[in-house]
Order: sequence, then C-alpha cells, then structure tokens
Amino acid sequence: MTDLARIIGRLLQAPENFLSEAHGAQARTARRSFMGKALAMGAGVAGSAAALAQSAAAGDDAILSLPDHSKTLGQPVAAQPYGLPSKWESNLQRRESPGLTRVRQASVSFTPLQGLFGIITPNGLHFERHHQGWHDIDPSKHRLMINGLVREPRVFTLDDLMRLPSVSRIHFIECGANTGAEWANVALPTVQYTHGMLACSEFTGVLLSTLLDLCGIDRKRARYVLAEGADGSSMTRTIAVERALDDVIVAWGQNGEMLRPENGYPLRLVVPGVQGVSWVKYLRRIEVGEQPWDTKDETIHYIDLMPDGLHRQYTSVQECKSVITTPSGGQTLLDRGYYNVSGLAWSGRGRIKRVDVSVDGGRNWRSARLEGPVQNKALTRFNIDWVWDGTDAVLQSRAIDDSGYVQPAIRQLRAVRGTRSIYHNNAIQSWKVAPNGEVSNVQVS
Ligand SMILES: Nc1nc2c(c(=O)[nH]1)N[C@H]1C(S)=C(S)[C@@H](COP(=O)(O)O)O[C@H]1N2
Ligand SMILES: [Mo]
Repeated sequence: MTDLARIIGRLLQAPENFLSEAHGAQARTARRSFMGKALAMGAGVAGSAAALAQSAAAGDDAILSLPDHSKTLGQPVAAQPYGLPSKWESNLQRRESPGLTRVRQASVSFTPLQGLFGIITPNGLHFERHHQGWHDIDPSKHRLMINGLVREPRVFTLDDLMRLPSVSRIHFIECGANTGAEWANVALPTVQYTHGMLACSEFTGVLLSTLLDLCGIDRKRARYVLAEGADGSSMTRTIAVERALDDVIVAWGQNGEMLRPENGYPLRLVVPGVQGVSWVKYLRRIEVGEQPWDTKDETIHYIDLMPDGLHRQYTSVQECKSVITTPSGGQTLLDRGYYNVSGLAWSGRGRIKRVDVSVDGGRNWRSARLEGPVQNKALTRFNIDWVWDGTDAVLQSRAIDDSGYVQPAIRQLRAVRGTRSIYHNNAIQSWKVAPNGEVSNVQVS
C-alpha cells in the first residue's frame, strides 16, 4: 500500500464532508468524499461494492432505500435541444463585482475557477470583458477586410473564411488587468475575483498568416498590423508583424462550436500569449502598416504606471503565472487530513516547465505533478498531495516556464513596478488556512 492509500484509508474513519464553499457546492463535497472512498478501496466493481458496504456500515444508510428515480421513467431524449448543466450545479456562475464599473456594458464577469476541472473553460462560464456591451451579430452580414500594405486588399465573408485551411489549438486568454486589484494590498476574497479574468479554450480558425499571404502582404515594408472590432468601443490594437505571421488565428470556433456572442461571434482574433485586449472580438478589419498606431487603448489604457511616474507601453505578453484553485479563498476545510491541492499555471512565452508548491508561506517547496500534455501558451493543471495537520498554513504556487522565467513574489514585483499599477500582476498568490479551516486571501512578504 502506498503512503497515499494509507492516508486515504485513514480518512475513511473521518466525517463525511471535508470541503465546503462559502457559496455552496455541497453536492460536489459529497461526491468527492465518496470518490475518496472508492479510490481507497481500489478500482472496479468489487472495490466500489466494498466501499458502499463500508459506507452503510459507518451509519450512512442512504444506499439502502431505492429513490424514485430508480422506479420511474426519466426524461425523454432532446428534452433540452441544447443541453444544460445539472440544476444542482447552478451555483457555478460567472459573477460580476458590483460597483467595479459604472455601467454593465463596460465591465467584467469572472470565470469561477474554483469549480472547474482540467484546463478547458466551458463556453458558458468563460469570463467576459466588454468595453461597450456585446452583440449577437448576423454572420451572413459580417465582413472582414484586410487592407494597407498588401498587394490586393480583400473583403471576406464568413463562408469565404471557413473554406480556407483551418487549425484548432488550445490557448489561454488572460485580461491584462487580471489580479490588478491586488497591487497595493489584499483586495478580493475568492480566486474567481482575484484570477477569474482567465480562460482556456480550443480555438478553431484560419491562421492570420494564411490571410495575409492571400492578400500579398508587403513583407519588405510591413512592420505592424492593426486589428479592429465591429462593436462601438473603437477598440483597436497594434500587433507586431512577426507575431501576426506566427501563431495568430482569425477564429470562429471555441471548444467545438461557434464562438459565443459574448466572446466575439462570429469572428475574433486569437493572439496566443498576449493579454486579452488584443484578442479583438467581432473582428472586422486588419490593416497592415509601418508604425504602431498608438490608439487610445494603447496610450491611456493597458499601460503600466512605473514608480517614477512614467508609463510603460506595449507590455503585451502575459508572463508566467500560477494560482491554487482548490483550496482557495472563501472555501473551508472541514477536517484535517488528506487534500489534493490543485491549480493552474500558464505562460505567454511558451510551456510550463515546473510548478512548486509551498504550504508554509514559501519556506519549503515541493514540485507538483503536471497534467499532460503540457501545451504551448495554454493552461496547465497541477496537483500535489497535502496532509493538513489542523494548524495555520499558507499555500502558494510558483510556476517556471521553459524560458527559465520564475514567477515572482509580490515583493519582487513591487520593487520594480511600485504599487500604482493595474495591469500585469503575475505575483505568487497566497491562501491562508486558519485552524478552523477557513481559507482567505493574504499577502506574505
Ligand atoms: N471588439 C472588442 N474586442 C475586445 C474587447 C471589447 O470590448 N470589444 N475587450 C477586450 C478585452 S480587454 C479582453 S480581456 C478580451 C475579453 O474576451 P472575452 O470577453 O471573450 O473574455 O476581449 C478583448 N477584445
Ligand atoms: Mo482586458
């Protein structure tokens, strides 16, 4: 028997629930605790039968009475032509931060990272960031124009684009303002609010390089492209031509279906590794030019205010970062014993090489298990075993990418950047576990 099996074996004597969440999710608690038992007894039918017997023996007799759904007809097929999550999971929602913005059309809703598994964000839970509200655009009326330094400017319909050779790739998108409220001090209670402007999807579309080649891009003079959306926000972004010709995708697909309206239906730019603002939604135009455009969203927003009062511009790449999602702020550990500490790591420069986890505020570190395949500019799920002894603990994760970059402590970041920034906070996140099991957001120096 491995150490882990022994630990879980001991857990069988422990009370039922070991994890609850401030915002509910009781159903999940019970399910996990059952899976722990099944795992301890070994896989397979014989194993689960033994686990069930043990459960009944321990005084839980739920298994002994047949519920109604074992004795009646269920729902017919296609009762929901587009399937929905179980009503028991209705607590898992995108949430907005009341009062964060003056109007809900120029605002954010956050991904509930604390309730997700693996690396893919379900489309209905993908965070939203709109500068002027979202639209459900008629795809037959939508057009994409490519102009500027090209031999032949062209206008594409969606049908034109979907006939071209396509790619499907998994990438993360993170708003440059993610974790922005935490620069000066601890601000928000849960991982949904501290890190939830983050998502990861399989995007399908045509490489921008394919389109630029079709139009005959002037490779001698072209230095930058400008991407423009069809909403009313005049949100335009400059992208260096090397990047535009590398892995940028003009995408219509997200996780196997068309983009959702909130995420740019019918067309959005996917700029792997770069902050979300450059992932222009409702994409209608790409212009090829020689200079950066210095648009409003490149001069007064999405810039870094440095300690000397100067603004740093065009820091577009989302540097290596990670966060523990379970357990995380707002959750409560109901008993000491074994926990699978789990989280996400990502880097705009490439692949995650290693994630270290500390349970004592950064004094000691152990390397976590990375779930493979570890993909380029995508979220990577990590897991590590932890036995909580019921005393104070501070949980942290520190990611390292394949360029050798190490995720910094907040103190290191502040030493260079000061405390008045909003964007590009990729500091190590700390979650404090109190002896009563409550998990809260803290900063340790
Ligand atoms: N046309 C348009 N594109 C846009 C925006 C917008 O308001 N309008 N917001 C940008 C910002 S700041 C981010 S972080 C991402 C958010 O993408 P999502 O809403 O799909 O999560 O879209 C970017 N693209
Ligand atoms: Mo953003």
